[in-house]
Amino acid sequence: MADMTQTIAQLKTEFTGLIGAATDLRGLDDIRVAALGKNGRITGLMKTLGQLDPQIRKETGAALNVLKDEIAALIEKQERALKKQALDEKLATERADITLSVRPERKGHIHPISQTMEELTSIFADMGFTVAEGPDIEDDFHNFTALNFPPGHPAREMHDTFYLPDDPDEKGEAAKKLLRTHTSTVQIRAMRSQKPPIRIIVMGRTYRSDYDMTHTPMFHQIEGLVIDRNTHMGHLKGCLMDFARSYFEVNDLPVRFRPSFFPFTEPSAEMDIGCSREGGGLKIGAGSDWLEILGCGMVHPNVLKNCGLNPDEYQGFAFGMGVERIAMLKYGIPDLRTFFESDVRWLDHYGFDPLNRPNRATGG
Ligand code: 2NM
Repeated sequence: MADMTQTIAQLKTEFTGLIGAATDLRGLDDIRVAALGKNGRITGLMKTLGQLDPQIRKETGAALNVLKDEIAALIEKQERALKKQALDEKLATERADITLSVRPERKGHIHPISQTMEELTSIFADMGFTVAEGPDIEDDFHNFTALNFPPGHPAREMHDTFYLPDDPDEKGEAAKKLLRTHTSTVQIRAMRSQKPPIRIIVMGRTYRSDYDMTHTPMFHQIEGLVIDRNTHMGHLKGCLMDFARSYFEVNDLPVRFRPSFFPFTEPSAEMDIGCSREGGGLKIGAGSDWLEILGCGMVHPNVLKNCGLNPDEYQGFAFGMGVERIAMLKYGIPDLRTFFESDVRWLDHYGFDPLNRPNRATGG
């Protein structure tokens, strides 16, 4: 027994020294195997217990178990210390260079239509407009009749669109389904469902059965509507002049209004902005030429009546323009049809960096 006690004390001293001197995890594991492994020294002593007297066996067994637990605990402690040391060394030596530029990867771009619509939203939001939305599939009432294009009116011919089969669940004008030819349909919905004052813009897809240099069967419009008790042509002119100067980023941009005709407004006008076409190019805000950018007018009394508004109580102005057209003018895109060809090279060229796009603080 005295021998055994001494052996146990020696093993403890020996392994404690070895464990404390271990400098890496692999060496530490070798020590664990040598002490506690299947053929380890402590395991070996455990195996000899059977040959001892019962009384001595009990005491020795207990002492060996204590040794085993002590050695296992020391190994675990050293393992934690070595792992922490390895991590500290890594943290001290490894550096992530956050100033390194990103690896060249294919990067997506914001489509000029999306970019332009966000610029428009931002400008009109500052003037107190909210954004309204409505369906692309409309009916004859919202697209034509409510807007003062009575059935058979010649102005309908300029809005030839795509017709869907009659809706069997509806009757009359509501059954005649078509793709909207303008976003004014949403303004009708707003006037019929909201109480003035109304100040909305509507943007979205519109459809006409046209295809040539300057027309595609689907295009985007933005329209605005203001309805209040004392709204007049002066508000229309001020609002649209401010819009044009902000959008084109020319503070003294000249604007002029020319009489025009729309079924849904009276009087109606076209707004032009000053430009120069010298040398074949186009420069907005300079020179003595004019460029048409939008249509507008005071909402026709018939339209107000069709929406349940009393024209003697309420009046307002409306305007509309093509999003592609004003995007082309601002960003120098020469051909309308390329907007919808889905050519990624075109988007790489005319699209906007999603992380660094023009905005009203940086210009754009
Ligand atoms: C334009 C030009 C002039 C217009 C009119 C209306 C409504 F619903 F209030 F009658 N919405 N949009 C309008 C007026 C649109 O686009 C060239």
